[in-house]
Amino acid sequence: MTDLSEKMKGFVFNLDGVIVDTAKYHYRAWRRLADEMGVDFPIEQHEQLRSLSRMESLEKILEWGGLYMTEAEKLHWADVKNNWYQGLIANMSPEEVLPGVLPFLMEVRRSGGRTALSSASRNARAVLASTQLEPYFDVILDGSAARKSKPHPECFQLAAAALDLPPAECIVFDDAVLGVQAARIGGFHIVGIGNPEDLPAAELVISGFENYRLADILEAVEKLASTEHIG
Ligand code: GL1
Repeated sequence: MTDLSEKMKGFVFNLDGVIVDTAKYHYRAWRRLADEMGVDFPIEQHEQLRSLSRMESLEKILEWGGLYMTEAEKLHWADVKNNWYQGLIANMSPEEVLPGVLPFLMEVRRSGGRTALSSASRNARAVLASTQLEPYFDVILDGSAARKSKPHPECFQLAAAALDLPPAECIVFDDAVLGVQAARIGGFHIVGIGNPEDLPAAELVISGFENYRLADILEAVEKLASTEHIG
């Protein structure tokens, strides 16, 4: 069993693109909406929506298309997108959990670490339920928890408070630029999921959990933390 260091006790995970590949379903649903509105929305541009709430994402697409909508119309279309998205995730199963995630979560908990799920998605609990991941998190915060969007660190601060740990004793795992920024601003340790060139502000970037044991991550993060001040 890995001994958790004195310093790192909390593990805060983003959901879409970190735990499950739901980011692709969000993109599909937003793309369908953009197509209906005649707005060009190539997949590269989806990076800019990652971490944003449903309404903020819609407003970005409208901005890109130079379109105006009343608040009532926005609520309607946000709902339409959500129905499409829910249709796409309706049949999710535990097989869709990304490789290595479950063993990693199990190892963290076996080692005495506390786990939190912090997502801007209001569908986070439904995704966790259909993939049977709920029991692996001590704390679950969905898009209704934080009032301020990333890069404000509120969502991670709420997670740390619920875990009863200071940010400096928590590692955040996030795949989006705004999420990495939020973790840095909040004084958390941050492991990026994706390509190092896309997430230069992360302390460590891994492509996924598949080839990593808890000890590898702790060692790398602690080594970096001892050579720099975060925050
Ligand atoms: C919202 C947005 C998504 C994505 C998630 C955060 O999800 O609609 O595009 O940015 O937040 O990962 P939801 O609509 O499920 O609340």
